[in-house]
Amino acid sequence: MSRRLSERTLERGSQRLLRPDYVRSQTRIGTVHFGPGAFHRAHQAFYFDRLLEKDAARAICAVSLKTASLRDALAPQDGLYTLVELEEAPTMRVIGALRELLVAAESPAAVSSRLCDPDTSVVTLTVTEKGYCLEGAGRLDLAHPDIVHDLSHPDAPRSLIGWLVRGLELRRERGLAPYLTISCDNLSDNGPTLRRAVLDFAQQRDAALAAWIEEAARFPRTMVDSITPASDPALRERVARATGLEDAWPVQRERFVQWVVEEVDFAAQPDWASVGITVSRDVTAYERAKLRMLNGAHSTLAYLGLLAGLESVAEAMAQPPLRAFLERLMAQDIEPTLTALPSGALAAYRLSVLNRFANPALRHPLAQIAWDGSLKLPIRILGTIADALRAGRPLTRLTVPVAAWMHFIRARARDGIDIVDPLSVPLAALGRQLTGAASHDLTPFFALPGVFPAALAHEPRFTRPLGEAYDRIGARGALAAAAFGRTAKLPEP
Ligand code: CS2
Repeated sequence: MSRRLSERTLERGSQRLLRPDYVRSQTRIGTVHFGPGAFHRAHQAFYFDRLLEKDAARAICAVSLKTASLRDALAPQDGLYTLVELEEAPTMRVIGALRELLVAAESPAAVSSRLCDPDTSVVTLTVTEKGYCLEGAGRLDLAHPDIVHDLSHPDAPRSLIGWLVRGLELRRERGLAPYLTISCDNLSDNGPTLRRAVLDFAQQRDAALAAWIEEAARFPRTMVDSITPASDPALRERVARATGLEDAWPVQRERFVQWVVEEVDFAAQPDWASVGITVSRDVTAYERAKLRMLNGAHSTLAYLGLLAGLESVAEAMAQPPLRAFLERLMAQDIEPTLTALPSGALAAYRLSVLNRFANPALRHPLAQIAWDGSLKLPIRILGTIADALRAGRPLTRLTVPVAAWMHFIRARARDGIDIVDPLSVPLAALGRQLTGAASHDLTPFFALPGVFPAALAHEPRFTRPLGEAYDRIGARGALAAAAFGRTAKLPEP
């Protein structure tokens, strides 16, 4: 029987297990991370683990806002966990960067002290699109229940934004510099969007605090990338078998990993470049290319693939009509909107994304990518559509993922399967009323809060091809609808 992974047992695991290359007991916490889900642990914590080899003051305090599941899984392991890199020959590495695990709802005082500790200089976050509590236009939703709560209970916040402002307020009171706040979520303009939300909240609390944040705090943009399928029991078994150590919550990702951080003027930053993180003045071009090409293609594959009865990204990529549709969508519809990058670089990026999707070692569930569509589609597809419209290009293909999402909602409602989405309740109600005919079904989607901008909902150059794609998927199925995009004669741009 294998033993549970912990500081005590670490050396007894398999020889092949990669271990932290620093003395863990000598490290100090310098970063607070909100939202320590699989992506954070596979991506940022991996980079911080390497930073710890050079700088002992870079360990992480991982804060879950509400749920205790991660803390309960990793506390008996002293915060250690296994990161599996999925390739033909996978590697397994123990990450030691998480030195403290807190649950904000249980220990608000401990979170506050960490945020205003003089050693804390960086706060990172992965709370997904919904964690920002934004309204449709991208500003803080002051009517969001957690924001309403936090404005009246500022010292025991529930929301990420409430916590960030609380920490900054305490630092200001103590005469400390603000922390560098780094959004690692797939949002357009993630840094400025977060900054605006923080300032909107601070403004409600105290104008002088807001002015201090505006002046002294920095919120760099970032682009984060690594495909991270959710952990499952099979991963736990695989890790136990290969390492000889049981890990309650290992994580897995592809070997490819990338992090681009915007260059900002801030004293206490880690030496990002020393561990392969790109520091750049212009992250927007990278960020937009990644959101539109990789994430846009991912969501497209997810909805079309699920409608076709497929389960994983690699399986969907093995379907010739889907792969061909994706290639054309990326090359002919998405790439022309990415004008800040040279076309050669975009073509190379497209090929690398397609190869990564096709990696058979990944088994990335389409259902995981399908989550939160009402928030993801505007960021991943609708911006591309707006740009294509402005340029007078046809929307024959670009409307297909949107129509597929609508059919996905219909299918989930029909089969009584829960929809994972902040709008799950209205979406399930809407889904039950759909008939499968665009003439009836599109309008209720346009009435959802914050998904379709009015400029699109009232634009026949968008609604007409969307309706056609919707009817085509309904009549002939997702694969045939994708194949249609391949042979259709497209009007010249
Ligand atoms: C995916 C992303 O789940 C999803 O929506 O599109 O998590 C994707 O795998 C990452 O952004 C890749 O970096």
